[in-house]
Amino acid sequence: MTTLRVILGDQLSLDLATLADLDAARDIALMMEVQDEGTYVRHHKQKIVLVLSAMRHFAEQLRERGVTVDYIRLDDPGNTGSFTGEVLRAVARHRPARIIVTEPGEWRVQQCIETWTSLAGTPVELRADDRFFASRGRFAAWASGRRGWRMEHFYREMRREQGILMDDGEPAGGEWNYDAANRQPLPKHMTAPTRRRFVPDALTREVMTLVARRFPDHFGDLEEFGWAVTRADALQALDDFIVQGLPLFGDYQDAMKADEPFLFHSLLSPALNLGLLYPREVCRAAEAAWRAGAAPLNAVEGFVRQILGWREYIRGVYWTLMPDYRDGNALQATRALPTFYWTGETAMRCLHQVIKDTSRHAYSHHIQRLMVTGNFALLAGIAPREIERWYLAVYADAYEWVEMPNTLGMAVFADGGKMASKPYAASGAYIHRMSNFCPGCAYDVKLKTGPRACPFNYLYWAFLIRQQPRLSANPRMAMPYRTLAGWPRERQLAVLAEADAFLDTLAASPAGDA
Ligand code: FAD
Ligand code: DLZ
Ligand code: SF4
Repeated sequence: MTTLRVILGDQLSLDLATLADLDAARDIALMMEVQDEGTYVRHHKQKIVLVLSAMRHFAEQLRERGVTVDYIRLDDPGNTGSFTGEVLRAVARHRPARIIVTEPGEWRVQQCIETWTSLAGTPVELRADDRFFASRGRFAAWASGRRGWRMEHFYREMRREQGILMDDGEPAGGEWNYDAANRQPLPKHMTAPTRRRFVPDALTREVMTLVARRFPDHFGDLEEFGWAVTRADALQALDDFIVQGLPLFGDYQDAMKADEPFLFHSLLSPALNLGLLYPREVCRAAEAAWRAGAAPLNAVEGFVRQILGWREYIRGVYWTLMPDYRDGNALQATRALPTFYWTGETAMRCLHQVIKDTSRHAYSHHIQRLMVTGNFALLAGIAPREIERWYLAVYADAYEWVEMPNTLGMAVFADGGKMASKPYAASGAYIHRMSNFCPGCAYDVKLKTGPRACPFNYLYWAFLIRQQPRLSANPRMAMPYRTLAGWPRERQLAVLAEADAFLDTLAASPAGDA
């Protein structure tokens, strides 16, 4: 009896639950390139190349292991363009007794999988995705009955449970968290190491041509594509990070520098999210570097916290709160996304730099996402769904399960504080402290008002004034609201007027641009 084993584009792992009990003599692995997945947002061209090239390489790897792969290419005649359409065609071809698939990353895909049994007349077995440390149920059990879902509490449980960076039941080095050492700006003359990038092979180049032809109007440049598309390359990228990036990862995790988008970050999220690397092996490699004396504990703990803590926690939030989560708009933000998010054409140098790098590499590091593009969206009151669709479109690592809570929960506080205890709102002073963007900007970060004043400054105060009824009772916002209390009403009105005048000059991108 044939089993049809469906492998989705971000399930490129030989240890995938779908493949666990595969009978190579009878079973068929189905992989599908479909137009719908390329267009549900207008993904960065590099992201589509990455997914399709990695899928094609993975199919080759499966075939070398004797697996029969039914691989549907985007240009194949008869391709229906959707997962469901292709599963139905595959069922007609192979007449399987059952279909097996691992939990998808995205809620909308799970909705579509749930229709397959009745549409295909074939039972579907949905298997847990055990590449993550915590199952969906494990997170839900942790979250149940808690009022606040603080990542730090979840992370400590994960550390204990997984025995990562633990010595005799205690956190390695005696502390759970070394973040206090981790927020330094980059010293003026420090340069970032050259990072391992991968020259596209013939297969990737073929996909680049396909994507340029099929998705010409999508955001982003293809020229500098350098992402790992195989597990072997991803393992090299991991080694490169452990040697070049990890030792200073902690110190300069929040730092930003013009024309240096990568700094000491790992650049591993695209490979992790596709399944080319396992989170376990990445955390273990970092821990081993510390135990061997090759990287300090503040760096290694900080890095492990991102993966064992944040990545797992974010996934848990997504699956526990969807589908209602996507509609959150706690701050009632309604402004359309400004066009410059797509073009990078703005006199604000920080935003210009981050958006141009996003176009070149389909990448920004966390603080660029949170405190530049995210902070601006928060202060400007951009509608959560618009900025959320933008993040989903522009990064090589973007999948809704990880992008949506980061955007709605962390960047624009649309969930009203389910994840963050306060909005990550900051004036230009933060960007000035953590980057070298401000010298050379058309605006002056030291000025609070007037035509040359940094827009982040008056937008920050205008945000606080506007959101006073919703935020002033938050004890973590007490300090700025105390300052504001000392401002005469006329000063508050002048700041509001200046912010509105600036926002009114921004051209909005047409609705549905993502
Ligand atoms: P590093 O800084 O080297 O971190 C190591 C790893 O930790 C990352 O590879 C990633 O797997 C994990 N990680 C770090 N921070 C987070 C986080 N906040 N949530 C989940 N995992 C984390 N990450 C995505 O993978 N996909 C997204 O679509 C995505 N969208 C984001 C949107 C916004 C608005 C924000 C603020 C953050 C988003 N992140 C997303 C989280 C984070 O910015 C990226 O994971 C990180 O920048 C990837 O680069 P890196 O691999 O060099 O990460
Ligand atoms: C992102 C993406 C793209 C662009 N194309 C495909 C595809 O053609 N086939 C496929 O299986 N997966 C693709 N993906 C990744 C899927 O969107 C991803 O597997 C789901 O979001 C998981 O829920
Ligand atoms: Fe950004 Fe303001 Fe600095 Fe210009 S002055 S780079 S707008 S923070």
